[in-house]
Amino acid sequence: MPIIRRVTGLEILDSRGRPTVQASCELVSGVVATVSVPSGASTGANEAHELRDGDPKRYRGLGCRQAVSNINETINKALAGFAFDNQAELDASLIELDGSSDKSRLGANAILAVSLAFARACAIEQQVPLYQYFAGLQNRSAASRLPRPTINLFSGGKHAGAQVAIQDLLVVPVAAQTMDEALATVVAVFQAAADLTHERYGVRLLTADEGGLAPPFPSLDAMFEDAIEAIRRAGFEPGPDVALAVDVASSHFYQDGVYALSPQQRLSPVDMIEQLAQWLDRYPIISLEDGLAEDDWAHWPQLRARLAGRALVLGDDFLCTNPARIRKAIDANAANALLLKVNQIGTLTEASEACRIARAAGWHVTVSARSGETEDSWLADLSVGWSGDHIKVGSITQSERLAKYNRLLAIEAETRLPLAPP
Ligand code: 2PG
Ligand code: MG
Repeated sequence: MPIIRRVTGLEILDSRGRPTVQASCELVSGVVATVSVPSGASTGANEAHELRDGDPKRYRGLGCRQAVSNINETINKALAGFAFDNQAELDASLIELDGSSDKSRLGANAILAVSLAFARACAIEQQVPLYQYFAGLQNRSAASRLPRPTINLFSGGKHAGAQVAIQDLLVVPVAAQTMDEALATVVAVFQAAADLTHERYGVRLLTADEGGLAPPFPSLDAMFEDAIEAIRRAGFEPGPDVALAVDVASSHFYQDGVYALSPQQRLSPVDMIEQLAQWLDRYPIISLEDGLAEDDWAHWPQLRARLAGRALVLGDDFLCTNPARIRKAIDANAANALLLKVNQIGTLTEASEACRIARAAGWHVTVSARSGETEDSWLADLSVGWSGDHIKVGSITQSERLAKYNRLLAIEAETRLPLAPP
């Protein structure tokens, strides 16, 4: 049974140059493990609370010194010297110690960092790969497949200064048989898209928060058409070889019953659903994330009824990896896929529960990184251990993204596991 000797925190910088939290967990056995946690920009209103210092003179208020001090003081005092049978016990202690409904007292960033550092320490102590430890949290004896990557090609919305409303247009290498082939396919499409945007918009390789290309598209249709053309130029057939996924992230352009897709296009929820269905008619889209806003509960069931069977109706801000919201959405028939982001809920055990509930309802699970990431690769192991259908990590540029893809390549080489079906 692992006994914690000490936990410590450190404020580090994420891929946007904003502070985030790193934690180390030292066990009495001498094992030490360190992890860092990511941070979103297009955050859902119902996410667990990320604790920030709020001092405008330091990192524009985004400092994490308080969260780090909560690890070094309160959390360390409560955990040091204690044995924890398993992850669920450790996470329950953290939740109880925090005592708030949204982890705002100690900070979800502090709590998750400790939850994950304990997980990595346990994996080292048990001498199992991290993906194997994660599989154990879901009562799986072994990992059985690798998630299929869905990779950011074009960015807009909050990740690219909102030059277009849609946040991510992703490519999905549906014909690829291996992770290696999937990544080679996407790199070819990305390079073709980079050439195309240079020719068409005169912009050199300037990328958005997650490494996607972000030229000044004249319209959303131009964004889709350019993606299709890039797939063709790279020598693939749009649809059977490489399909599309979209994160509409529509909470961020929705207000008072209106979806402001562009200054000319201000749509009612019903018209928005029609617009999404038209995109599905025109383009080979297999997954549609946050097609409606996070609190538009009245229309999500209609969205699902209209699109299910054609594309995944995937909830990100809508579900916030929150077991209660997922149960409510299952009862309302409001979606059929979960975007799983561990830091939206704040502990591994709760995120694992979210994943279990979604699967039990027959939903698809896409494991996702955040737009503010670090060079830590634990998410790759989690996506394998929890048998994610898809993984969404951002583009194939920038090392905070590549750390995850490279870890997936290493897991593939080690296990020879197959890729999940599209
Ligand atoms: C999303 C994520 C990742 P953020 O909306 O799905 O693309 O963005 O981390 O900014 O919430
Ligand atoms: Mg999203």
